[in-house]
Amino acid sequence: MSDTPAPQRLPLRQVWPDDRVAHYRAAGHWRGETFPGFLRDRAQRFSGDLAVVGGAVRWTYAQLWDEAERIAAGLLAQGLAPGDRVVVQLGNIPEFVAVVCALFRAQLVPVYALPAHRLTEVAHFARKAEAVAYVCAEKYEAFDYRTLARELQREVPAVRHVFVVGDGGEFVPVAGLDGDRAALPGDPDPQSVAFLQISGGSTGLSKLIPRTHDDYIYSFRASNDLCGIDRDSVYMVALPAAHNFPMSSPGFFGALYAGACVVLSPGPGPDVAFPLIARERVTCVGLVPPLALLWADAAAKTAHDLSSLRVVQVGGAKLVPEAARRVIAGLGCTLQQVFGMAEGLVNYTRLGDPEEVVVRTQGRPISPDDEVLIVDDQGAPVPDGTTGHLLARGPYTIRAYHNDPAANARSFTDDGWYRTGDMVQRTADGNLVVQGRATDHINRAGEKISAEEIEDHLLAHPQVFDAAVVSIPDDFLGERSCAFVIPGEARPRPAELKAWVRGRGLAAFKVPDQIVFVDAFGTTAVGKVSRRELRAQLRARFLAEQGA
Ligand code: OOB
Repeated sequence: MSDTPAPQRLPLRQVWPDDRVAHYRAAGHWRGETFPGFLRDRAQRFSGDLAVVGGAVRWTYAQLWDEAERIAAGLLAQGLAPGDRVVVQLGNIPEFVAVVCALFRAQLVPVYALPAHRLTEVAHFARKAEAVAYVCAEKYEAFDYRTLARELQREVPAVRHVFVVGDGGEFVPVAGLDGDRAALPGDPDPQSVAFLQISGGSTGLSKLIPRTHDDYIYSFRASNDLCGIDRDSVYMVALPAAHNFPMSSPGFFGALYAGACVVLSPGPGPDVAFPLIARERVTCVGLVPPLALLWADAAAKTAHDLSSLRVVQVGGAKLVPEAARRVIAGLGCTLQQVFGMAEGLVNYTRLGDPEEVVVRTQGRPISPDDEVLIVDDQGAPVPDGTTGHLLARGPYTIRAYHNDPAANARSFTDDGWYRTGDMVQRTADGNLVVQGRATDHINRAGEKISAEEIEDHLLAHPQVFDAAVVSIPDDFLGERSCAFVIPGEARPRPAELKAWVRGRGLAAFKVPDQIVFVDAFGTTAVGKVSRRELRAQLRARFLAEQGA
């Protein structure tokens, strides 16, 4: 026994009011299921069925569970303890699924980072979550994550353990983990927090989203019904597996819950995904709009047999009606629009909806107990057909972020509504149509970039006097980022500023696509202008000049 007391750490909680808890249970939404509970059950019932396909791996349900238990016991043997938080940064490889299942099995708490994230983001997640460990791959998409691991440990020494898929170098390889399986804990409380997901982040750095077993399992179990996922389905993960869309809408967890087969595509492009679709007879896949258009075009020319595809889901960013028609025509299968958020609420068009609904709307909520409120700037509900701010509450929408009182005060009302930041309309038949964002972020092909976060990094440059980052409509990406910069005495080159942002340890998708130097942020308004107004003015002026 060591005599150093266990470190104090902020408890992970997600709490709904008692009457809601009682109702969500009575309604059969929350069934007391847990991740290890359902995974063990499937390993027994569907033991010989194919669960995960990726690279050279083809794991049955029994093999996946065995891998999860081996890694789980190994992590505890290395000194981790139930309740510890572990940052996981893995790409679309089978080990991602095995490691996450292992963490659940050992009652360790995954904190999901995207492969594109770099030191600044990963260190932020580790600090906010008070993580003690980091799991990464030796290499993914030509980046060596062991370098990042070293920097992370220097910056956040509380991250005592690093586990690596592949050649571990000085770190512990995941493949070598093992331990006493009898030492593994029992199943967790279904209302406890299972993992921390990452927010899209509209102001500053990403917030951490605590999701419980009960709430998350409900969201993908109910999604399975709406997306047509059953034991015969083959679900492809083409987007980064750590993102909420391919994870739970219905995602690979929905597929595993149903006893279906999960196929991990190492890249999102048709060149990589199409041969896999043909080989594995994939039936369902989730894409972001630019990718869906790329696939639709490529499908016309491909020699690969895509006839197994039944449902192509598109979400993460707005799919405009003309693009939706092209996707349907190009891929020749059912389109399902998905409008969701890592904080909870997910909307789907239904598989049997008339084409006009599928093409023109982003669908309606999963649950009869999802509450949706659309209000004007003063908070008064608006009639159908009028654009307003979307607020949400329900059996799988969070009530608070982890460890972030300021964000909680901003993002939640006193009576528990989550302010999504999205501007939407509701149609007479109850579907939502996304009109844009109320807050300043750039939705770059589904990847969310906070204007404020990038402005902060630009302002740190010695030759930047001021900077404002805005979204500009883009034919391919939907939106691209443009930074308006007032230079200091010497004007830096745009390439230099881009390299500067990248050098700050940020994901590459956050580097401004375009940099425009201006002498001043001229404004017609009198007195102090808010950053939001300023960004809106710069954007409007830029678009007017482009149009001229
Ligand atoms: C998904 O999750 P996040 O957390 O990366 O981003 C959420 C935000 C939404 O608030 C909205 O602004 C935007 O992404 N969004 C869409 C959209 N789907 C998401 N905007 C317009 N049309 C859509 N179809 O992006 C996400 C999570 C689960 C399922 C699907 C997407």
